[in-house]
Amino acid sequence: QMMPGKRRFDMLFPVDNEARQMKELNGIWKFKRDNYYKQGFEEKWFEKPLEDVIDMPVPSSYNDITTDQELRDHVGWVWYERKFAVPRLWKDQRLVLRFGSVTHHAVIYLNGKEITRHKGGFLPFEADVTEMANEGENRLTVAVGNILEWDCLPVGHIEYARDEMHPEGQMEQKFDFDFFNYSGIHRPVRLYCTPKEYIEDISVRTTVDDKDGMVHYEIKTNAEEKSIKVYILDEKNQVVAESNEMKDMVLVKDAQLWQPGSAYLYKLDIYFGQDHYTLPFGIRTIQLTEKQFLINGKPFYFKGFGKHEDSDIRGKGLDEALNVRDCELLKWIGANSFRTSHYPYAEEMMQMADQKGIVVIDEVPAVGMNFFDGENGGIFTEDKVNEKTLAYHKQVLKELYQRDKNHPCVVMWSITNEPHSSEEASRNYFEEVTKYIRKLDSERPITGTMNVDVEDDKISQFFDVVCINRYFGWYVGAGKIERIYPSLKTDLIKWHEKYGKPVIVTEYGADTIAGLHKLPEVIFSEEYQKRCIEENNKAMDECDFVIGEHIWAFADFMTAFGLKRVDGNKKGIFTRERQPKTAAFAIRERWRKML
Ligand code: GCB
Repeated sequence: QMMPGKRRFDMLFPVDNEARQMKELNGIWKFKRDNYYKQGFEEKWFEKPLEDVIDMPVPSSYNDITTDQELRDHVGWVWYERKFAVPRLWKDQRLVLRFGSVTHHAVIYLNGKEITRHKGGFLPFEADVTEMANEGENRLTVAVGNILEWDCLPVGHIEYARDEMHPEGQMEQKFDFDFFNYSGIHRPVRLYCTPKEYIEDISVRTTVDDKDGMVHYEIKTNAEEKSIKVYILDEKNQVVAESNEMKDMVLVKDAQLWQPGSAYLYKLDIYFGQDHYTLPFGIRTIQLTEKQFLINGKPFYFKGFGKHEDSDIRGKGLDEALNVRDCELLKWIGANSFRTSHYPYAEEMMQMADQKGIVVIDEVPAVGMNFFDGENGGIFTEDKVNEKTLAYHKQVLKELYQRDKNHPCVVMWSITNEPHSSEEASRNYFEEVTKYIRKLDSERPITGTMNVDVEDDKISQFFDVVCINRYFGWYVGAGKIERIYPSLKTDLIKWHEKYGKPVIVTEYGADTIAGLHKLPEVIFSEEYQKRCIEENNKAMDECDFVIGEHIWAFADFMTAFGLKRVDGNKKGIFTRERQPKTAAFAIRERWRKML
């Protein structure tokens, strides 16, 4: 028997059908900034309706909504509150509250009592509220914290100042990643119901034998010895296979494969007692050779970008208009893939990628990590990766795997971005992390993106694909167009010689202020960005082991303030408003030819 409120790892996406109902609790919530570090907890703000509130939209980051600088730059906790009703029609059902993501820490209270808490800003969590929710009105309070330390991902460090200027103490959040630390309830909040005996989890993987697809599935339910009926439906909802087993391997004759750019989705349609769940999945295979990445036996070349969840006003809040626009732009420019740099993206985006045949490298927020055994300490003066970081890194991989394991769009896991992999201690750490993810998923390749010199790298041997982020023409030799091609080519060859694995350039590019034109080109001009990318591509085109190019970045995005950042990072091929810069047209021509 499940304890009420206990958190679980299986995370089926809520569906709305004749067996399950769902309500979105999005819209305007009440909101209050915690003006002292944890005053709200000390005074138990959750026990009665929040006072002195302002309006706050959900889903959205709170940082850019108001005109208050203190809220934009806030470090600590904030409080959200709203009411909701449980319909009488849902009587005798199991009730669940589900949060798509709360960044980075959440404590959830229902009618004044804590029901769950979660750490990690980019993955869903839920609470069974069957026993606690009132029929009729309920008060839902969410405390959201954005402090990053070395026991979470991304890692960060808090510096305190307590002086006459700051009698209550001042906290400064330090971190070593290049995106604004947006916070809030970033993804939808949903209340849903299922029958009391229900389908808990589904895992599907597929293999292909000649023309037939083999679908290996396993279903978990919370009740024993119940009969189950499983159908496999094609896109026309025709039954193409069926089974009466919880775990089985069924054959789909003459299967239509899920192909990049041409998705085909089957459905696993499951009936269990009163419950019913339909899960889309694709039939496809992935294999690697020393120089190739094969999807369904055919070499696949990654064309695309590192992205961000980022936009004006709503920050990292889910924006379906933006996501559809982004998919349109990916198609327009001839991209076939993206990396979820530097954290898992909304499930709604992953579902769209499944449907549109967009290939995804799925990344966890392990960015800006140092090991502090060498010269390369980065911005952190004391803190470094420790046992808690390792334990939490594994937990995030587990939560991500649980959420995304059934997505055909996910072809590779990226377990880190630019760790200090020149430091000796990174070796053991990543050997362990890699082993862990391979135990969870023995099928998908593993990678991490590297920015150290090839001679110094201590960890890419644990990966299946070597991914490097390279800024020739920008951080290395800014403005020196003629050095880009030889530098990158020499570098690429060394990485392949060292590891004998296919290589993706997961980042390259140049900051570019939209509207700045200059001939001959100078850095920051649109002409320079175009040339810089062309020169990088020249080197990649001459290396047959390069299996992909992801430009940094898809669109301009907000960062912390810095002298190298003009109201954010401007390496976008599109502006933050999702309009093309000059380079976009040249890239489009190149990628559309490379079909
Ligand atoms: C990188 C990081 C990315 C930054 C980018 C840059 O290597 O992976 O997060 O935004 O460089 O523009 O500096």
